[in-house]
Amino acid sequence: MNCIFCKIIAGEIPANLLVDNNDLVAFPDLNPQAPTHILIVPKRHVENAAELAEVQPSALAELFKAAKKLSVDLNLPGYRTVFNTGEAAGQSVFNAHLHLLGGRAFGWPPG
Ligand code: DGP
Repeated sequence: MNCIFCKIIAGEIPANLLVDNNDLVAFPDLNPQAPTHILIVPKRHVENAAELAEVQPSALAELFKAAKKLSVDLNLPGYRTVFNTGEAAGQSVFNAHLHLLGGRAFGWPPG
């Protein structure tokens, strides 16, 4: 499968794994949009968050639990979590992943 995140999970592409457990991995985004920008990726390959909710809802919860733990470990006073779903929303890697962003102020509405 030609999936860049599956290759990271398989160790075929290097990444600084901050978390690696049965359910997921987490590593810094290559193109950070905040001082802290971490991708949290389920080990089961699905296209997006909605599909993950269909096939393995518990894995979706694990992504948010990992985000919370990372935020505590990194002393983030607050953080933003984002799933981009579909090209029109900015999704560029079609393997579900939760963006964890922190370390700066965030505007609303988001850009
Ligand atoms: P999205 O646009 O929501 O699909 O987010 C994909 C993110 O993945 C984007 O912010 C850049 C990041 N990314 C793409 N390729 C790699 C890679 O090989 N390594 C890492 N660490 N991040 C990547």
